[in-house]
Amino acid sequence: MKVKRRLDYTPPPFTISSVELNIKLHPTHTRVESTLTVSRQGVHNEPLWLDGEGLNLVSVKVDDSDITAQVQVSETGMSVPCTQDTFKLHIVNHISPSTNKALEGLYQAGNAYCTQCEAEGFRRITYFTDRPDVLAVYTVTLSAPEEGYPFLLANGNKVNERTENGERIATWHDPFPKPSYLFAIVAGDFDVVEDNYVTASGRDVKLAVYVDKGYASRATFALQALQRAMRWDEENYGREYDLDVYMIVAVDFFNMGAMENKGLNVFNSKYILADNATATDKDFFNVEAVVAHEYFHNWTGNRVTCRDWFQLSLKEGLTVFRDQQFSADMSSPLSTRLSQINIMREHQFAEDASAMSHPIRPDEVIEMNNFYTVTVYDKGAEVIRMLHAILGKERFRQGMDTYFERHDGKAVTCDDFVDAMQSATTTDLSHFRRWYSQSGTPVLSVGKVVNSESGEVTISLSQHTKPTAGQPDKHPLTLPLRIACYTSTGKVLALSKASEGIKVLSDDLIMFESECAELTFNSHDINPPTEPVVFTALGDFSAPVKVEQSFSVSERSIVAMADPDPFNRWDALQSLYNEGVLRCQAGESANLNDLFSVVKEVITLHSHDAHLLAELLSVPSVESLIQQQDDVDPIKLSQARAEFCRCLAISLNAELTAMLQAPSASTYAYEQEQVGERKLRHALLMLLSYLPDTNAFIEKLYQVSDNMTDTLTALNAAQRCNSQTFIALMHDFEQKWHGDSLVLDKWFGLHATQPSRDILSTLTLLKQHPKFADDNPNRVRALIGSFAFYNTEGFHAKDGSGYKYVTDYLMELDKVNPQVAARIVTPLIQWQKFDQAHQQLMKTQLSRLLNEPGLSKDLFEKVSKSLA
Ligand code: 0A1
Ligand code: ZN
Repeated sequence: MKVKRRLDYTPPPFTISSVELNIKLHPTHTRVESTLTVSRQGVHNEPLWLDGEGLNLVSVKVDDSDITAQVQVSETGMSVPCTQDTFKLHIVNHISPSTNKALEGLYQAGNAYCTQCEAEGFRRITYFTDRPDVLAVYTVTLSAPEEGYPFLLANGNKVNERTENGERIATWHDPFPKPSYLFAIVAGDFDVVEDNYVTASGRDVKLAVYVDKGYASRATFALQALQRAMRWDEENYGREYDLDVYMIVAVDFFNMGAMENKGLNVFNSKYILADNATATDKDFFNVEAVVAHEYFHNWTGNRVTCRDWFQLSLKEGLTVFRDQQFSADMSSPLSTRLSQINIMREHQFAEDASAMSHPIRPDEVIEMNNFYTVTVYDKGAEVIRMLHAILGKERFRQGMDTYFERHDGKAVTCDDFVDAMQSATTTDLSHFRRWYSQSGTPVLSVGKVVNSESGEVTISLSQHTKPTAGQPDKHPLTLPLRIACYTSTGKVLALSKASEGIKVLSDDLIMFESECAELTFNSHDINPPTEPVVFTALGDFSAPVKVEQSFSVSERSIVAMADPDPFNRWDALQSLYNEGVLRCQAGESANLNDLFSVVKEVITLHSHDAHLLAELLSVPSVESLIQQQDDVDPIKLSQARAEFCRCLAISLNAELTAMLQAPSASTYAYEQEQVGERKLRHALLMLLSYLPDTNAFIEKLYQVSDNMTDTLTALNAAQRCNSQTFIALMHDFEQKWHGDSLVLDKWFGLHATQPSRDILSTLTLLKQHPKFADDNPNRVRALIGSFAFYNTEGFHAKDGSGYKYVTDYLMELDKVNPQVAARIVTPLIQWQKFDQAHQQLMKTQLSRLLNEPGLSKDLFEKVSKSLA
């Protein structure tokens, strides 16, 4: 299959400055009429190439003369002979939205029509130069039967709307030139929640959220989140909204989270619909974050867009960073940061350790949809965060202002972004740029603290990145390190010297750029032999690396109690838990008391802060523990983790039980104090549920809960109760919520992650559930995705049955929706971390997939790379 390479980029031989579309909607015969204004770029006599897939061509005219017989049409597009330098091209084609189950291009979501064009979906609507550096002004006329389609929406501002002979007809004009991937239309009947927003400069913007009929009350939170995001972007980045209307449409069939189409965002309903009865605290958090993410794209993505798809992180890494900043401002900054760090450790490190490892700016792509990854998005955001740390808040903002000034209305590259940042600082960023081209997770090794007679302590640093697919030789990267050196009583030592390879940016921030280097701190004022000194290097997880540092339990205890940085304090306990799991794995579960006494001390110190306590009491997930080891037997690891949790619960039973409270009397609200209380209850029950006498509390919590967060905490904990209790509560839950697909997805997910012996029969039964549907990505992800990603013992079953089950399913799903199939195959291609026996079983299934006739490009790329 064809590989595209970043370095092969050439500017487009033709540009298209305006597009007029006339779309007559019909389930199987939608007629698309397109008039393009095309100009040749430079001097050449190549024909015009237009991308097009799955289209039925009717006719082509150049400036009114019919050339249908002269064009050459293939499976991927058409070649148009042309001699003029500027001309109008008129194309008519047909498409069939009702049979489009891949959900790219124009498709039907329930009764509504909607589009998804990123990355390369526009070519499934009409012939076009479907690449992000061709920016055009669009005017779109839609028509559909008045009955059933009272709302006809497109990008920009509505310029005309009427009804003729039972047909509704609407025309929209978007004055901002945009790439085809930001094109969108929607047609259907909805409930609308509306409000307005007055921008900082006093312009009035109409805001509208369109949802399925009957769901209006679930859309108000999203609308308010949008208003908060608009204000935040003005206050923090000086960015105002630019059209007169901002529309969001929520649909039930969507491959991803949401899409930032200009002025007309389309959302997976999971990230819009939220009310007090059906949404968890996490759902509210996610709705706000995704609404903000798509809104922030209006500047980072839409006004300034990507030159080519290899530059995807230009808009995604930056926009994720901006939405993370926003979420931290709207909720608990520490919890927000820790959940991002967990995504890195559980999923991005896993990607980096697999054959799909790629730099945040990839070099080679077969199917672009495979590169909407945790690397491009989340590691991309960490790279922006490092720039933010290096430049500091003010200079970073200056760099952003320069970026917008230089590139508004243009399609640019990651290099252009770093150039703008460079213009705002005297710190040399040339070495930093390597983060864009080198893949893999660097390991930072921190040596022992060495005390010298002369009143100094010295620490050695080194970095190393293992070879990854296609990159055998690795180079040192620029690691901004937030450092601290202090004694057990919290006395801070001043940095006195840094060797070559280190640039000191401030008292606590250095840039480490070489393979190894040394730091020296002044210890005159302290007495090291009696006052132990510790050193930490990664405050706030200041670089996306793994740290190797041999700490004793008592040193970790000092970090957990006295480090100036909350991430470090939390992480010290995480590594103690990690050590505890390792001891259990080695059969030493009787030898954990030294660890537990540290945990006790730390939680006593923080007993007043529910958010923090909840984080401190969260034992690392199996997924993140896997990334700490090699040659992993996943079943043994999962059992060792469970054993460790059980021992921890026994040892801290009194403390944990004392903190465990039933929900307070106040009615549910998504506000931070209550969120902290529920989060703590969740963390406590995740441990206490390992003890049989917690069953009664769990059942009681399920009965009294007035909100989805506590209800799910109870159900989650009940996964470890006796199976009768779990079955009874799940049955009750289904009775209550069978009419609500989004809530039912949580139920599918709970079943799929249940550690039960006959999980595969359960999955088979659930696939026949009246609410399950292979063509609905949310249902598929809830059931099969949850199983493959999070049911360690079922998926990794010793006999390979879990792998085979998922593979059989993916073979079928690939024919319906290759994009979703390629996402769910992820855990299977990440075999590198496991022991030989598991690796073999995983590869056997991957080979079966690879031999499957007609495999999609999506699956082919991931599976073939993983077997290469
Ligand atoms: N740009 C969107 C994500 C997105 C990407 C691809 C899609 O379909 C293939 C859909 C959405 C975002 O970052 O939110
Ligand atoms: Zn995005």
